[in-house]
Amino acid sequence: MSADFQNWATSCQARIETFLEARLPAIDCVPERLHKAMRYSVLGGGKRVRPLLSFAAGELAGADVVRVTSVAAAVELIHAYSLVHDDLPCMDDDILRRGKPTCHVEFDEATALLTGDSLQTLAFEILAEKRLTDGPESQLEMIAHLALAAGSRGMAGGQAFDLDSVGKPLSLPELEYMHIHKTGALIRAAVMLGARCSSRLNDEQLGKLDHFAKCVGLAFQVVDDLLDTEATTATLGKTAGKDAENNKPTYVSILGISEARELAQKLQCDADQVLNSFGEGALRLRQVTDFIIKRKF
Ligand code: GRG
Repeated sequence: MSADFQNWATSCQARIETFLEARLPAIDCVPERLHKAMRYSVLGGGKRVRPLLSFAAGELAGADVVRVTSVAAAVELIHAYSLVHDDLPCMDDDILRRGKPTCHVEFDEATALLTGDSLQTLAFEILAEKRLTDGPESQLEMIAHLALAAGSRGMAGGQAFDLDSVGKPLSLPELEYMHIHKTGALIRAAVMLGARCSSRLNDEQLGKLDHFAKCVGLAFQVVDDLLDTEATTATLGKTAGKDAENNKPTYVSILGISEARELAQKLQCDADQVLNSFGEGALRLRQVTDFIIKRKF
């Protein structure tokens, strides 16, 4: 990773942290326990990959960074909500997340449920409260895009498919379908909302960006499956080896390690190629993709 990218990523991560810190209700604001759990689940952890994608797409589109910060925060809040709910006993039943006890372990199940709910609604509050696009209609489209990406035809639907597939043999296209929804939809939203903070890109360019984001979303998941097999709990900050333990179909269980690694590389090449027509403007998007592929946690 180049020093230039490292500096850029650190400044984006600091920007998003400051925004979320200010925007999440304070712990002395009633109901204190819920607000404490919300802050616990969002602040001081996570790679902030989705915000990095929003900032990189925003840069490509020449968008105002203040607008992009709001959309990046909204996407990250949806992501944080999904992790809190995913860790609940009724779903993945995990005790460790970002190197800390999961929300329901640190607080309790009811608080974790409400934390996820409240993070989700805060995301939409942020998207709706200020002008984030050049026209009101494109902002409505933005809000609808995130709702679709997070809901039953996106992330929540992918999670339902995932829960239903435990112990079942899935084909590669079925696995792809699941991840395009469960992980990919939010990653696509991160890219597209960042770009749509400006109206500079035309429909053809937005289509290319969406294709890029689809490749990155799948690549993210392939790498996640590899890390679950190859990395340790200490490095990941979450329980390693859960997929095999839970008999979950993954890219590694279907393709094996070396073919899964090849697939991640192929998806990175595809993603890079889609960006060709954007030239140097797409540098940050290429760098974030590389960070996603090479990450160790
Ligand atoms: C509960 C509605 C609902 C959906 C949950 C995305 C998801 C669906 C669950 C997350 C479980 C999981 C581990 C999925 C694999 C991919 C993924 C989202 C990993 C975690 O994302 P990172 O690596 O996490 O970006 P950090 O902690 O860095 O933010």
